[in-house]
Amino acid sequence: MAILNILNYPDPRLHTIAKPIEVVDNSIRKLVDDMAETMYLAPGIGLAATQVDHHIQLILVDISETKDDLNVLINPQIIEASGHQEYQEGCLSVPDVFELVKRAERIKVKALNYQGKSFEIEADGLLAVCIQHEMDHLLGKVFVDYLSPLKRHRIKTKMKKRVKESLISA
Ligand code: K1U
Ligand code: ZN
Repeated sequence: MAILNILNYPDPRLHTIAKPIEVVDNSIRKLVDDMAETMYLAPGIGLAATQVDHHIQLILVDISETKDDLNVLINPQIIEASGHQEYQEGCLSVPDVFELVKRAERIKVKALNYQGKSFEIEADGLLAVCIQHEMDHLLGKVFVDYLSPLKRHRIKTKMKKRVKESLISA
């Protein structure tokens, strides 16, 4: 397995629209394994292929404390959504930024699993938030896109400053 590089906002590649996966083969399963290792190490509770510069419809989510409940969703589609909730979201591509985002409270999602088999998952609460957040990545959308232009501008400035400082100290 391997640790993959996570793209940092405002990298323009984070705004790429992901393509559907045609065949779930060993190269996809290798990417899933590498993404899982990367997500758990970060640590994160979700990761989209977009964030590791693979522009295909693949997301991982594991909200368990024991890190042993990995959900692999390939070509995910929301088929039902209801209610509203607000959650203070974070993102591995926007380190140290947490902001409130409004999303559906309950969703039903159809996807392919690690073996390429179709399944449905019903989610609410944090699992629903995390799946919607990761599916946004596949549409080239980062959670800061829900914020005001002023907040987004401040976050962009903060991220660019972090990069400059890390280059100076390297
Ligand atoms: O970058 C990502 O897409 C992953 C992101 C998922 C997420 C978190 C919170 C709300 C919506 C989506 C993260 O995992 S950020 C890190 C984080 O929130 C966390 C990490 C370890 C334990 C608990 C939370
Ligand atoms: Zn994210």
